[in-house]
Amino acid sequence: MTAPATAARPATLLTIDLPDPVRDALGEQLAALPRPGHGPAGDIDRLMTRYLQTFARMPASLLQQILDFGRHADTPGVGYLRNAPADPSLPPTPGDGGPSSGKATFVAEGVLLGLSGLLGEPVGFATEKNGRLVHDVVPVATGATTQTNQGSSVFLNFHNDIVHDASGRYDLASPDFLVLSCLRADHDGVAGTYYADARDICHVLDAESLEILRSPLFRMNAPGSYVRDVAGGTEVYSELVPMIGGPDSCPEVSAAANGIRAHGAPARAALDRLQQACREVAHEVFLRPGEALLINNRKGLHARSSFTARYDGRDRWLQRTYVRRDQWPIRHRAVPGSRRLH
Ligand SMILES: O=C(O)CCC(=O)C(=O)O
Ligand SMILES: [Fe+2]
Repeated sequence: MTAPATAARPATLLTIDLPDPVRDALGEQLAALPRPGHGPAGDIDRLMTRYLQTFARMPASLLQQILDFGRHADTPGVGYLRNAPADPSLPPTPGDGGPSSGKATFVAEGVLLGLSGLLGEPVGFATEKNGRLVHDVVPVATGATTQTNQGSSVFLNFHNDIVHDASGRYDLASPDFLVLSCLRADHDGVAGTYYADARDICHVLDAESLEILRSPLFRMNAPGSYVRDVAGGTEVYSELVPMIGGPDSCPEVSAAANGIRAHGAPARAALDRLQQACREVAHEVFLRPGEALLINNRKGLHARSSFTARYDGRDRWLQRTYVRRDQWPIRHRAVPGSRRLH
């Protein structure tokens, strides 16, 4: 028998639709839980334990799909979860990058943190959203054209969320996963989130570009929040790093949103080719309330389309966590007195 010319490649998008009874049971239990981080009952480690109890009651087949997504190298890089419970009412979309105020129930926070807890541990970074565990991803007028989560009127290029580190490697401390959960869609419903899996990217790249992208010819600029809030607007570049690493069967990819310096013309061309390859292979999702994206921040790159923000309290509103499976490798940067802040 002749072997097939191309081996079957793994699916890189996982879709999970919660059945209505599962949604309703989750919603009922989460509605009884307090605001994370507020008062003794909101103690985050206790609350993460309560979320785990709540989510563990889901049907085993559903639960295992999410656990496998988090724990295995060969599973998809992005998970699209639909029909999650939502809060019965919402205050205005927060301005200025959050946090929100006036939220009466914390179902959305429970969905976000409960899913995060199935993948690892939500962590905060002092330089991102003031170290909060629950990030509000909302359009901000002063950041409308920036390559950050505050942007709206420009395409946010394919990137992963990296973290400035004194070691000069910005992939070291970066989250393993992001969870994005939608509370409110944009006015026109056109804001798309994209995910390009490195396995699919490598499949469409030409051999020469791939070899260049696997070579340490690139410097990543630190995230916009770090450059803006810590470095006084000065760009802070990483050491020379490759953009793609690891075995062909499960490559890791990293790309700064806030600018990459490529060393030499061939590397600059390969960088363009990488963005083009991402556009060719990306999964596209238009997040709606009650929907969440589980994003593996090492297996692939994500992006966001442009959309129109009105700054009227009804703009697009996502909540986001940064999740680490293991905090041990980044313990050197833990903020004293905190177990989850780096
Ligand atoms: O707004 C989105 O859909 C994604 C934004 C993003 O890249 C992020 O929050 O890390
Ligand atoms: Fe991002």
